Amino acid sequence: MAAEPVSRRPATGIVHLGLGAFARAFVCPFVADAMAASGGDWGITGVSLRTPDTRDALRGQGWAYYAVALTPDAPAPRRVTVLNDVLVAPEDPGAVLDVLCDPRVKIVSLTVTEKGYCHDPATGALNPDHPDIRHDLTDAHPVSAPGYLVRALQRRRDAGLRPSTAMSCDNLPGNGALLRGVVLDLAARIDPALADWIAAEARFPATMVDRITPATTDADIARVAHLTGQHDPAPVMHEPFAQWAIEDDFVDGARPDLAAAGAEMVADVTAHERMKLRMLNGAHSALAYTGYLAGHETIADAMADPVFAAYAQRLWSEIAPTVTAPPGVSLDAYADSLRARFANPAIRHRTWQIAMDGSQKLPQRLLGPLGDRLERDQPSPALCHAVAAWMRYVRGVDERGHPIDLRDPMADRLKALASDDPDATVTALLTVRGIFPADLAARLQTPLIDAARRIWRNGVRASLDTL
Ligand code: CS2
Repeated sequence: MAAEPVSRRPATGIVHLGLGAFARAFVCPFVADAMAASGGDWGITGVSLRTPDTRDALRGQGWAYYAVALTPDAPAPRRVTVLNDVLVAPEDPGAVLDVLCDPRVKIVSLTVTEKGYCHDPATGALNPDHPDIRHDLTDAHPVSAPGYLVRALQRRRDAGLRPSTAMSCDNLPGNGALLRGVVLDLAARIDPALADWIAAEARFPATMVDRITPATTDADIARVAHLTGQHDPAPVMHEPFAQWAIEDDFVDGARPDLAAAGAEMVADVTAHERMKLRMLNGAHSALAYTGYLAGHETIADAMADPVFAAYAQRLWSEIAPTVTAPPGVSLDAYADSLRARFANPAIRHRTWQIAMDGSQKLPQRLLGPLGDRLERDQPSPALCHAVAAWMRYVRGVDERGHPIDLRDPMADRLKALASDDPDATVTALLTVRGIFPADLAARLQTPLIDAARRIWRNGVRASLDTL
């Protein structure tokens, strides 16, 4: 794609940590639309916390790229020009801290995935033994997202600047409070007075983000070249749907006019967030483990299989009673819309991609609703099959005996606990306290062993067929 000068673009008002496909398919277009509607200096400097790939791909084209909405018949490419720069944190942490401390930067937004918060998934609290946190406690050049936030806030305080707003856009329960908690905990270990200042002055709005964005493939790059006549080595592919609910709580009220771009600015996002995490992400994870084991490459492939389409329905009927619909939303209609979105054949969202990092995702997606139902003595075979399928998945071998490329920060430990004995596997995995609190583990033992025996004996698909 041809380069163009970035000098005429609005100045950077947002630094985004974790510039993956989702951020470029969601946060960036929303902010671009907000500026198109209402102006403001809300250009974005993106920060990759790990690899240089995105920076290297976008540099030659002035940080512009295509975002393509995938409808079944007419893909719609859009050129996004909101990025002013992309930094690669491990190459130069000082440069990242410098931009975070620029007085014109008002917001630090994050899509660093669940594991980027360095927290304990079962409790949401900072994990002080996390290697990145141990590093960031003593080294002023951080490696973790919480480390960057704390060190930048420290420098802003010392320079007499206002703090920036830290806005989590990851699929975590109470993502604002969770981020605030890990930042305050880390700050208190470095300088208690800093933690007090952050607690009093900084803001951590919660958000619910939603747009299905599969990883870009080589075939997508070729397709975008065909559609646009331009070679873009790093386009992003996404569904047409997007929903962003944001708790309207920013430092000094400084933010782009995101409502003008279609975001819902609300006083409390809890209802939106719980509905989305449990109904969308919960069903996604359930279909990812079961579907992968049954040989379905994508969510759309699974939804085209009547056994899995019926399973999704069962899941939603178990999950819906554990969530409260946001005002004006019908949970039945929401489930109907999820069915259509999951079935969209233009979206090739791999079950393997969604299956990643299950240890970080299970608590809020599947164990939350399961725990609520167990408390009310409501049987939950569909949810139990999802968790048992995850236990089968982490064995690292699929039902045809092929190895699974298991990606999870706990992969080695989980693999070592799983075996060809369903009872022993369930018992061993339920001892992982970072995922299963003791009381929940005790209540899950019997129903999970039941589901696991069926899956180990009959295979996933046959087990779901007779649920
Ligand atoms: C998915 C999400 O990969 C996953 O875990 O469940 O990325 C999902 O596609 C998005 O949250 C949809 O908004």
